[in-house]
Amino acid sequence: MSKSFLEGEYPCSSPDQALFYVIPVPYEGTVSYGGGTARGPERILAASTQLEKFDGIDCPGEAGIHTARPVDCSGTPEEVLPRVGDAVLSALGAHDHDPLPVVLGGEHSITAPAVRAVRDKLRERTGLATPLGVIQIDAHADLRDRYEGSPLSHAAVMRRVHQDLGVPLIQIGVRALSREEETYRLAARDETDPVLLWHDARDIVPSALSRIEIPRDFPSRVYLTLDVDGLDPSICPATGTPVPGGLEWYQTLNLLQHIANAREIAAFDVVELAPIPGLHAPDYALAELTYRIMGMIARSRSAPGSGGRERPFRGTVGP
Ligand SMILES: [Mn+2]
Repeated sequence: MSKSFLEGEYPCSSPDQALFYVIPVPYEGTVSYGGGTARGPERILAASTQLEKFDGIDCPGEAGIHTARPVDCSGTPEEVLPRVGDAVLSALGAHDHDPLPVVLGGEHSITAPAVRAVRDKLRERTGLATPLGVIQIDAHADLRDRYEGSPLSHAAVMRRVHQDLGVPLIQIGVRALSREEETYRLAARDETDPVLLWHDARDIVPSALSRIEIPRDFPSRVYLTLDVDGLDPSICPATGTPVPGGLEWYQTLNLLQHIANAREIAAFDVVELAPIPGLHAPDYALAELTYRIMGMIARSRSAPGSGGRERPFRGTVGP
């Protein structure tokens, strides 16, 4: 079994030399419909060995990829989720060149502790109260206060991020929403802090939009969370709660490039892959998407004019 991302092309870098710090989180605690997310990280890592190291532009792996040991996901959600935050903090804390966390899930609940860890680290380094926004690609809003009784459900994770952590949020590709979530969104729209914005699938998919408006005052650094059910099930049927009408492949790539151009991606996750035995196309699609995002980030860091973006946490402040 492959233990590190793109093993074979690139030996696992030491964390001191890697731009990307991959954290596998084989967590499956509260999934509500189809199961299997515990095997998501290993399948993405296995599929990554089939990637071309040249992504069509250059070789993002040359920036260095370190793959950490998987987070221990045994125990209750209350026990597991803090370990995710600790793993992200250890990625950010122990290395003076600030590796960029890439969290591979696992169910979506793991995003909240990961966002908290990145936010706290950025607060410490920038002194800003709100140093980070979240951009979420997802079929579901995940804004329920609790689901099946649990506030730690994957269906409540963005409520934790927006309401509990107070982090500004942009949702992209949502097409399955409860009345409660609609009400929460509309109430949040009337508040300015923290901002909550959305570009639902019905608005962007039929018109093939690959750019969204990010308000000028949205934080300059973002945590990108990619719930794979945001993609159309033709690309990724391997997820617990697939919903038709999702983002297309090239639309997704263009959208991600647009985000990478507009903001500094400080960390990202790819969550909710629930592998289907015998069907490896989705595993490969997500390994490729992960590598494409790495490429966009690596290039934005080295682009002329990116200035302080060379290093994720020491850039200039402002949009
Ligand atoms: Mn989700």
